[in-house]
Amino acid sequence: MPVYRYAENPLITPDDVKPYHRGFEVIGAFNAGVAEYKNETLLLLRVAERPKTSDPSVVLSPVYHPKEKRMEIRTFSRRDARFNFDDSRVIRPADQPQCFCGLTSLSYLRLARSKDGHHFTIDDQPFIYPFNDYQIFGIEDPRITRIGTVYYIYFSAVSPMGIGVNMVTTRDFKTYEDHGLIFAPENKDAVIFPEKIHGLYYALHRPALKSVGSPDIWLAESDNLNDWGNHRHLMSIRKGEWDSERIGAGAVPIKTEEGWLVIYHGMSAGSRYCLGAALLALDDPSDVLARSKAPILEPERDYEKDGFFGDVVFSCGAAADGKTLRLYYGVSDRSMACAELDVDDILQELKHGETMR
Ligand code: MAN
Repeated sequence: MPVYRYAENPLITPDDVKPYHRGFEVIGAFNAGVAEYKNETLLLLRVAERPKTSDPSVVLSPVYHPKEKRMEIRTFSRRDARFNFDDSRVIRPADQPQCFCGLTSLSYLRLARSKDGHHFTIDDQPFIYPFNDYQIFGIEDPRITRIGTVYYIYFSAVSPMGIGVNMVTTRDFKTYEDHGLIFAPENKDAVIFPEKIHGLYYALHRPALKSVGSPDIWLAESDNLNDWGNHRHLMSIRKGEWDSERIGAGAVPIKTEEGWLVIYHGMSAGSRYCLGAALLALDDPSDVLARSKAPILEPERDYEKDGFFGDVVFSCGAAADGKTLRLYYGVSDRSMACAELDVDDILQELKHGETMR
């Protein structure tokens, strides 16, 4: 399937972003939510900053306390056998390889604006910065759904209490109103459909299960966008495939004549992240019509393979211009890139795929 990666890729790198915190460096500008607003494409970037240090024997973990408006920097010694530092993103307890007790950077959300979708100007200040105790390790991976004149922005809120999904609304990308956690921990990768279906709103989400079950995509419904219920299991990981270890929805579902087109990420062994597609019935999103057998985009270019956490393509948003999909995606937890794909090509590919729940 033809995939046209922009010649300017990566479009935004950490070097393009001025640190917001004194004494910190920007190590990531990636996994952006996407919105069209006043004839511009907005990317709501996840910006990750970490405290600078010249001491290679320590790992620093920034923690922001919103009530006191105070940044705390926790110091871990690499020689401390109670911890494992193999994953560049987090500090793990040595005896609990699935858990983490700190992050190596603090993420917040900052806007980048473009008239042509290729060249972006980045705001000097954050748009959304951690504002409550569910966010003291940072806020990550925003998605944006526009319904009428309201933009619903929801993102991972990370704290020692877990990772949940917080929602805010804005009409002007200057101020926002908080609606709190719409999915309790541990949950990530929520995307809200852009319109009601038979009188109800729908969302995809990804609970992280601990005792039994796998990191799969679920469907929820709501009549007010705040309270979500009637949770149903939608799509499973597929052993032996590119989406064998975990899956999560990426961009807001795109309405096509054939159904709701869902772009989702799948992780395979070795933490390799690819993007694939699924098709849900227009009048009943619990009906999975098709799912791509092969990824539609996988890490191939240097900027997709090498970075802060390599071999990752991860989308939080796309813009559809007629049949052309501008798929914005984070690369290697470092930068932003974009690829154009033809919606009909993806639908064609899905017809050759298989349906598997
Ligand atoms: C998780 C999230 C993403 C990140 C990937 C790869 O799914 O934290 O933000 O891009 O891991 O690190």
